[in-house]
Amino acid sequence: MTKKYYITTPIYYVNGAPHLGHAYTSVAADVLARWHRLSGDEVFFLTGTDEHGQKVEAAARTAGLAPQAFTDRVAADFKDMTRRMNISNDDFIRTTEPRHKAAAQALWRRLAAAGMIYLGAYEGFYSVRDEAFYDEDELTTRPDGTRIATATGAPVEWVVEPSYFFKLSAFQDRLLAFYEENPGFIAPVAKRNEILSFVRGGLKDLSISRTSFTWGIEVPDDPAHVMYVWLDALVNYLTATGYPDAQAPRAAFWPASLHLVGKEIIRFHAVYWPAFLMAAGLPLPGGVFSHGWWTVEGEKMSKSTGNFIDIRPLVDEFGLDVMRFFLLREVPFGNDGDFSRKNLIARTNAELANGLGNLGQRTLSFIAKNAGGVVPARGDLHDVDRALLNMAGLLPARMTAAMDRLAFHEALEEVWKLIRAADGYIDQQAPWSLRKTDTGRMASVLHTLVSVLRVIAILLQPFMPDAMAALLDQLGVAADARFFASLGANVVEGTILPAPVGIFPRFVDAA
Ligand code: ME8
Repeated sequence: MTKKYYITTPIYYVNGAPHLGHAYTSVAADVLARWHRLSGDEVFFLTGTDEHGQKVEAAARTAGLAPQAFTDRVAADFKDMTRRMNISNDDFIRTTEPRHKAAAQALWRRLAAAGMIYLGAYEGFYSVRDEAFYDEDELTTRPDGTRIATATGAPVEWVVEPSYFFKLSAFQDRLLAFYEENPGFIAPVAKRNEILSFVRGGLKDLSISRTSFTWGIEVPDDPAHVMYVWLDALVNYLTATGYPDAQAPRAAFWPASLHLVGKEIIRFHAVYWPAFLMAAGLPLPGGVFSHGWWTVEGEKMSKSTGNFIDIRPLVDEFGLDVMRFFLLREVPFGNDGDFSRKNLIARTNAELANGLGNLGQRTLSFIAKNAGGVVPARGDLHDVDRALLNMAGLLPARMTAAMDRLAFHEALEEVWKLIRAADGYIDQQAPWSLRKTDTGRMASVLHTLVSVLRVIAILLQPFMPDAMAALLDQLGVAADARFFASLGANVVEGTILPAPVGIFPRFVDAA
C-alpha cells in the first residue's frame, strides 16, 4: 500500500512581501515533498498565507487599502514566489477563504462543545509583531522604560479586553506524556528540550479571541469577538484536508506527517496546536521540525533596516536550481546561517560548475566526440569500476538515512563524496589514453560513469528538478525511469544521447 505523506510550510503573514526566509522553508518542504513522491508515497503538500490579525490589519492601513484588497495583493505575491521557486505544492491556502472560515468555526464549536472554552477577560501583554501573549517574566525592560519580548525583541502593549479562553492549563500532563511517548515529535533535540521545560514550567489558559479590532474570523455565536489569529492560522492544516467533512477527498491525509516551521514559532506548533487537537479529539501530527534563521551578509533581516532580500532577483541572476541547492547545502538544517554572495559563488562554482557539472560535461562530451554519441557497452568490469558502482549503489540508503532526519546538507554531502570519487576515477582511468590503446576498456569506463551519473541525477531531482531533468535527458534516461524504484535498473547500451550542454554556469564575483 502506498504511504500517505502530508507536509506543510507555515502559512506566511501577508503584512509584507516574501523574502529569502520564506523561500527557504518552502524549498525545504518542496524537497521533502518531491523526495517522498519519487519514493512512491502519496504526497499532499500544503503552503499558503495567514491573512488575519492586527498585524496584517495595520499593514493594510499603512498601505491605504482595505484589508481584503491588501491581502489579495500580497497573497498574489507569495503565490508568485512559490511558483518562481518551483514549489510543487498541491494546494495553496488563504485564511480569508470561505472554506477556511468554515473549518475554523467548526473547530471552535467542537472545542466549545467539549467544554474547553470559557468567557473571561484578558489583562496582560500582547505583541502585535509576534501576534503573541507574553507573561511578565518573558519581558525585558529597555533603558527608556518600554518593554519588549526577551525572545524576539518585539515591543509589547498592555491589553485589557473581554476574551474567550482555551483551557490550556488542563493539558500539561497529557502533553508531557505525549512528548515522552513520541520522542521524535519535536526536532531538533535542542528545541524539544526547550519545549519540555516550557511545558514543565506550567501552562496557563490561553486567550483565544480579541475584541479590539475586527479583521479576523468571527467567533461563532458572539460576533463581538474575532478568533485569536494563531488559532485561526493553525486550523489551516486541517482546512486543506476538507475539515470538518470526513468524506472530503483529502480527509485521509490527516494527521499531517510533518509541520516544517521556523524556530520562532515552535511553541505554537508543538504546544498550542497539539493541545487544541487533543481537546477536539483529533489525531496529532507526526512531527514538528524547526529550522534556523538566515541573516544576510551578517545582519538580521528586518523591516527597520530594510535589508529583507527577495530571492527572485537572485534566481534571475544565478538560476533557480543554483539557489535551491545553495540554501540547503550551505547550512545544516536546524542551524542559523548567514547568506553571502561570496559564499554563494564560491560554493556553487566549486560544487555545481566544477563538481557535478564538470563531471557530467567531461563524460558526455567525451562520449559525443569519441564513442559515437551513444551509451557505451559495459564490457568486463574491473575492481575499480565495481568499487565506484558499489558506492553509487549505497547512495540511496545513505541519502535516505539523512533525509529521514531532514539533514539535507548531509544527504548532499553523500552525493558529493560520490562525485569526488568519480572525478578521481576518470583521472585514474584516463579514457583519453584508453582511446588509443583499448577502446573496449574505454567503453567500460564511460559506461560506468554514465551509470553513476544516472544514479546521482535521479537522487538529486528533489533538490534541482530542472537541472536534473536536463541531465537525465542528456543521459538518455526515459521520463518514466526516473523514480527511486528505477534506481536498480541501468542505462541502456546503445541509447542515442543528445548533444551535451553544460548545466551549471561558472560565476565571477564582480564585487
Ligand atoms: O509566523 N530565516 O508567518 P511569517 C529563515 N503566519 N526562515 C525564515 C526567516 C529567516 N530569516 N524569516 C521567515 C508566521 N522565515 C505565521 C505562521 S503557521 C500556522 C502561521 C520563515 O510570515 C520561517 O519558516 O512571520 C518562519 O517560521 C516563517 O517564515 C514565518 O513567517
